[in-house]
Formats: sequence, C-alpha cells, structure tokens
Amino acid sequence: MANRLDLHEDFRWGVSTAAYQIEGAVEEDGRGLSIWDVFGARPGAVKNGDTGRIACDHYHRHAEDIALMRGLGLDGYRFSIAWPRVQPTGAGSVNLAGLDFYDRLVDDLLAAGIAPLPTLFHWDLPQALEEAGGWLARDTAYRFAEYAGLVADRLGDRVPAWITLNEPFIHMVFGYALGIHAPGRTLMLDALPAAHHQLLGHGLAATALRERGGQVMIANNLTPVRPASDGDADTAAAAAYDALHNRLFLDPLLLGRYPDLGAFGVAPDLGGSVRDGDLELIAAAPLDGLGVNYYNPTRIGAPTGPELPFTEAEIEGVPRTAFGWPVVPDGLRELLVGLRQRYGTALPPITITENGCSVEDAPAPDGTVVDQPRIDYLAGHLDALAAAVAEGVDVRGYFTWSLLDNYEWAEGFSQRFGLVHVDFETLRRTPKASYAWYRDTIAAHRAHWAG
Ligand code: IFM
Repeated sequence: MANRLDLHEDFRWGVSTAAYQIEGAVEEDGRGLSIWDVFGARPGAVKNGDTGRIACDHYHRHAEDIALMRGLGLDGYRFSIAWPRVQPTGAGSVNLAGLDFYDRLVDDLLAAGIAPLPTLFHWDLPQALEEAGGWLARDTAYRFAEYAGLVADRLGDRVPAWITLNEPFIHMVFGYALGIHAPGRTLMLDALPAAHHQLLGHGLAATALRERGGQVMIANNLTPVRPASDGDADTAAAAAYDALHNRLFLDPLLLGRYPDLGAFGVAPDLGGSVRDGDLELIAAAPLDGLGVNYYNPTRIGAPTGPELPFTEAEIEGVPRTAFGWPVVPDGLRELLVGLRQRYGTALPPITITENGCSVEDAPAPDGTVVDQPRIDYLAGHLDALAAAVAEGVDVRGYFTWSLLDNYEWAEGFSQRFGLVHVDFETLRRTPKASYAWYRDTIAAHRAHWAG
C-alpha cells in the first residue's frame, strides 16, 4: 500500500493561508476597503458578526508566524496578497506602504529558507471595483492583470511562481450565485459571467506575469463527483454537476473550450460574456502547475425541482469534520487519477494547494491542544496522495490548510482549521498536536530519502 514516506525525494511541503483570513490591520498603511469589509458589516451576513478587522493580526505578528513555519521545516508558504493594500481602489498607482508589507514578508520567508508562493486573488476584491460591477464586469479582468503586473514588478525578482486566483468556482457560487460570501449577490445562473471574467483575468494576468519571468499557476477547488446510483437520471445529474464545479474551470484552461452546460439551459457564451479570442487567451500559455484544493467528494442525484439539474445527496457512513464535511481520503486519489484520465498530457504538474479540516479543538487545562481528528485526516489524505502518485499522477507538493486558526468567511471564527490554535481574544498562538505530527512527518520523509 502506498505510503506518504514514498512521495518522491524533492516533494515540497508547505502550508497555506489567505490575506483577509489572517492579516487584520484593515485600516493600516493606506489599505482600501475590500468587499469582505463591507459584507462582514452587514447584520446577519457572518456568524456572530465576526469580521477580519483583527483576525490573527498576522500583519503585525508575521515574524512569529514565520518562526512557527520554520519550526515545521517547511519548503514553501502559500499566502495571498490583498489587492486593496496594493491598489486601494483596484486601479491606478501602487500604495507603496501596502506593497512594502509583502516585500518584507518575502524577504523574511527567504531568510528562513521558505519559498514564497503568493496567490494574487483570494476573494478580497477592492470595494471600488465591486461598485463598478465586480467580476460581472469585464473590465475587472483587465484591472486584475494590471495589479498582477505591479506586484510582479516589485516582488518578481524573489518570487519564481504565482497563483493567479483561488477557487474561482467557490467565489462565483458563494459570492455571486447564492450570496453566502461577499459580495453577497444572489444571481443563481446569471452569475456565470463572473466565472468567465475571472478566467479572462487569469489569462491576462498570466501574460503579465510571464512577461516578467514568472511561472503561472491557478488554485481550483475540485471534487470527484459520484452519482447517487447507477441509474441514468443520477448519472446525468452527476455529469451536469461535474461540468459546473470542475470542468467549467479546467476545460477552458487545459482544452481551450467551455464544457456543455446545456443541462443548465446555459449557452456556450455564458450569458453573452465570452467574446472572440477570449478562450484562446485563457488557454494561450500552458500552466506551469495546477493547484488543487481538495476537501471532500460530492454525491449527486437527479433533480427534485425545476431550478437546477441536480441535487446534492448525503455521503453516508463516513466520519465528518466539525463543519460537517465528509471525510473521504480516497476521494483525493480518485480525483487526481480522474484528472489524469480526463486531461492526459494537457494536465500540468499538480500541487495540492489546500487540504485540511476543521476540528472543535481547544486547549486542555494543561495548555495542550490535542486534535487527533486532524492528524487522522492529514495522514489519510497524504497516503491517498501517495497512492495517486504511485498510479502515475505528477504531484509536486502538498500545502495543508491552514497554518493558523483563522477567519472562516461566513462562519467567522467558529471553524478552526489551523495546525496552530489562535486565541482570538489574546491572539496567543499554541501549536496543536497536529503541528508536531506534520513537523515529524516532513522530517521522516526527508530522513527516508537521506538514508
Ligand atoms: O478557508 C477556506 C479557504 O479560504 C478556501 N478554501 C477552503 C478553506 C476552508 O473552507
């Protein structure tokens, strides 16, 4: 049976975070408003009225957080850059004080022997751009490319590779279709232009980054889709969901075309947003790497109403995270092997850019935080990843979500995903049992190859 120690010798180990979830300091050094500042202030939008005003205060405590990363023995750190720190209104010249923060962060990471892997957009759009239409507006794609170029001009001498977007599917569905996330729009299928404009923004930014010598990746939230039964109706529903969740964000990048969304009654121009030349641009330069964020598989059955061509079905008989998400480690192997079967040689090398779980963990009276369900989750997923590699999938690294307990969007601070516990009153960091486990796993993998 495949074992995580067998992951190849130069396999890279990391952790992932995102700006709005950890930084705080939302009014400092000229940062502009983001859609999450505005959305989070709406009564009822976020659990307990929590906001990212302070979050983990990483903006001021990044030295302590880098020391924690160093203690893990990481190769890389995936973080995101807050667009409103760099361009407070999403356009125009750079806010130098904002960009200086990331400049220092990159230098400090390199000094600690940790490679920076920045994501340029992890959902905190400048509010001024939202007021001009957000990702429903084509112009936002051009603004994004301009911002990407400005960041790469400053950091590109030390940052070899960039992730353009984080989880455009989740941003479109939660932010524009269902209104669960910022900007809180409830457009259902009319949200699809936000998918196309994000992908167009990726393509335009990719050009800007490549012109500056950078490698380009994107991080997609992907899920293996399992039909609720072998029957035709469930199988067709599962194919429709797969097209929306997975293929809508991979087919244009890897094959240069959108999947058939006919089951949704959607034409190939995605609500009139696709123009001549867009798909060529999106697929123009092959991706240097694909970031895969995996949490769980999805079980899909035939629709029960007229609105959508599918319904989500329960996955039974498996453990659940604190969030209620099913824990199915083999789903990661299934996903990766399925991607290779679907895309063949068009599939670039993969990095797992997120994987982890929320656990209801808290310090015991002796101060320790024993999060055994997280250790079990990570161990199972790393072995499943090793199984996919043994089946021939090219996976280069694994970045767990997340270093710190943080602001879990609409769930506020109620869902803890960190290897490190954060007390949101005192901001004290306490490494959990999973921190020691991850550190030892990385060390054991290195020792395995060294000797
Ligand atoms: O916290 C999020 C992250 O921002 C994006 N991927 C999923 C994580 C857990 O929900």
